[in-house]
Amino acid sequence: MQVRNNPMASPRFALSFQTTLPDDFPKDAAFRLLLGALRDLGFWGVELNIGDPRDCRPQDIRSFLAGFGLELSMLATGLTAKRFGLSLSDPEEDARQKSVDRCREMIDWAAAVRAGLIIGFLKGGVSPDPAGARTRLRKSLEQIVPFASERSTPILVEATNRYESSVANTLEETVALLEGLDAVHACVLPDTFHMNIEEADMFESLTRHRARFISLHLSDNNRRFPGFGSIDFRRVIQQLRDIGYTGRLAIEGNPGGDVVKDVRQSMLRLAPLLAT
Ligand code: LER
Ligand code: MN
Repeated sequence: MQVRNNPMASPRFALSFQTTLPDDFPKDAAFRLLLGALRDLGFWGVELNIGDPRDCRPQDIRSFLAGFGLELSMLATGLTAKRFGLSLSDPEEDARQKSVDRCREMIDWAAAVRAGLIIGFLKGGVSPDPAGARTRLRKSLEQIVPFASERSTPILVEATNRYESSVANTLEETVALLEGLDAVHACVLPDTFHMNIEEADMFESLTRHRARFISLHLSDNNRRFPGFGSIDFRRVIQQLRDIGYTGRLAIEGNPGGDVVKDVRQSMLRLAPLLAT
């Protein structure tokens, strides 16, 4: 992890920001402004949603980000899943298998730049048959995880709330879903926004499943960036310290209008908590 001469830089946690790659990213002024602001705020990297990763070469994205001193931490699959109607728990076998194939392509993409792959929305949405959806998602993961293991690429299955998906809503359920699969490459991804809805006690869950996550999404209860809602991020960060977590963190959320302004404001709160 790079540590910059910046009072907001965290020497302890590698902090990323989740965003979307614009189609014409090299020329997109707003995107360049955002990346410059992230660099100045001491961020380590970004997680990128890319509409269709086949449209760009991973090495080109990595080089572009390097121009801003940023790493590509994770390829997020949510936008691609929405654009192409992908679901790893699709009841139609052909559609489920197509989703597995597209997921494998994205693993290859991520592997080329040693990024991880986030599976959140790609798990599949709300289903009238949660047990069936879970069985189908498990079948898909059995096809995906060995492929990822061979490429030393971590798969991060995100525990998302019940209004987004009928499977893997809590960390406990997500860990159970991954049971018996390569635990080094099949991780769970906690997200404080989803945990605030689903976990009885998010601090206890983080402690119990400490060994199963390598990254964590920081997002407030109203889906704004940390500090804009009511989640106690001081306690979240302290809990991570207490359990000896030194992995990655990523800010995720919906900006109120001006993303750069909001991320700056969020970092005014977060940076002192992240500094040692
Ligand atoms: C993505 O990181 C996320 O948190 C989900 O809400 C999207 O499926
Ligand atoms: Mn998330």
